[in-house]
Amino acid sequence: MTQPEGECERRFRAAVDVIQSLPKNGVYRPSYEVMLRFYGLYKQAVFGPCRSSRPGFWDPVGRYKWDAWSRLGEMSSAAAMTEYVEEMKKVAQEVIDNMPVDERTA
Ligand code: ST9
Repeated sequence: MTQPEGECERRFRAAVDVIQSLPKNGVYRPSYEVMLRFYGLYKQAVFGPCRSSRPGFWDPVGRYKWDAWSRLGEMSSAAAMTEYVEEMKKVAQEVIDNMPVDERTA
């Protein structure tokens, strides 16, 4: 579904704010894969395609981050924003689905 550009950016900013305001530790623990996915989409949406060179052997975290970003290639900023929001909805739904029933009704 296509949406007006302003609307896409507004939703993205809201999703970014939510993720930045989550506590570091909580009931939900995102996997490295999930974190890297969000990271890559965020960088692509805000800074565009990755143009820096790949970090060296001594910076394995930097390499994972670089890989997650650069694998998005020339994806447009608007597409990255939309995907970021969709990914957040998906993860939020998974969290709800896996929440113990007593927490859901408390
Ligand atoms: C819990 C409560 O258990 C219930 C859970 C509800 C679940 C709702 C579901 C929503 C989806 C959640 C998905 C989580 C995915 C985590 C993504 C992490 C990336 N997005 O300024 P720096 C870049 S809660 C992506 O040093 P901050 C930034 O450009 C328990 N990337 O760090 C920089 O890049 P570079 C679970 C972003 O400001 C790098 O990250 N809690 C975003 O100290 C570091 O930035 C969590 O999962 C962004 N929005 O932290 C906490 N913003 O290195 C999730 C910045 O290249 N949040 N970047 O310069 C966090 O981990 C942090 O707020 C942070 C920013 C990493 C996003």
